[in-house]
Amino acid sequence: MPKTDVLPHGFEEMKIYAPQLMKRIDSILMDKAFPIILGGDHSLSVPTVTAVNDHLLETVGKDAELGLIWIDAHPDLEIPGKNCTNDLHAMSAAFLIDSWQSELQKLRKFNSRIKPDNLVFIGIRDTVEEERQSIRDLGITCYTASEVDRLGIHKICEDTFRHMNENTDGFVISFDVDGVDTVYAPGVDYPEPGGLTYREAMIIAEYAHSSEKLKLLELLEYNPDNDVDYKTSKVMMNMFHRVVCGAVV
Ligand SMILES: [Mn+2]
Repeated sequence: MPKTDVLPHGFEEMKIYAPQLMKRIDSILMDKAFPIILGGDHSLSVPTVTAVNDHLLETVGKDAELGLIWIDAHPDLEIPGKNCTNDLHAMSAAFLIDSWQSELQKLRKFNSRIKPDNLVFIGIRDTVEEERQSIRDLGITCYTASEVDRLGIHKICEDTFRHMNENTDGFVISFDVDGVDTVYAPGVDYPEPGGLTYREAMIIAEYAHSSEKLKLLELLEYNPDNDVDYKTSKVMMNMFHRVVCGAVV
């Protein structure tokens, strides 16, 4: 990715809340507990995932590998200064896999990034050309909504969670609720039809429940102003419940 000094919208705000959030996540992980983040725009992932990464580097060692399962209609791989919105929440995944952004380094204990091999996208159905190029160039595993139809969510989860459990020292699930179809989850800012079904979201949660290496779950991009009959909040609550408690029987 090209180097740039253009800071995205939302970066200064993120710098204000990030240190406290990262400290809190670290202390929860130190207690061997499980942090769950409810939000809020996807910029949150920059400090949350960085905090888990720092925690692994500190406790496992400098070669620790962090995995990231990113469930979303959008890959959030936009690049500041390029043909894009220049909003941090549209480029948070890009921040986490690349180390070009010197401003981000100032927030980190360690100069590290997530390897593209350890990032998996699920549910993607709206991209810009620069994002498609990054996915191709970096060889990121990307299960689009169409791939979910073709392969089935069980096969995708088996492969994804096996990769995370076998090849990483811990992983994060970053779940943008717009990954789910707007029929089930209308309470978002960037609705995109053709998403995951309610059942597919719950199946992902069941696999997550069985993964000992899952370090943090975040359920993001909820906008209650756009919700209808609490549908979206129920999807999020049920995801939360299923990740913590597992399958129904
Ligand atoms: Mn999204």
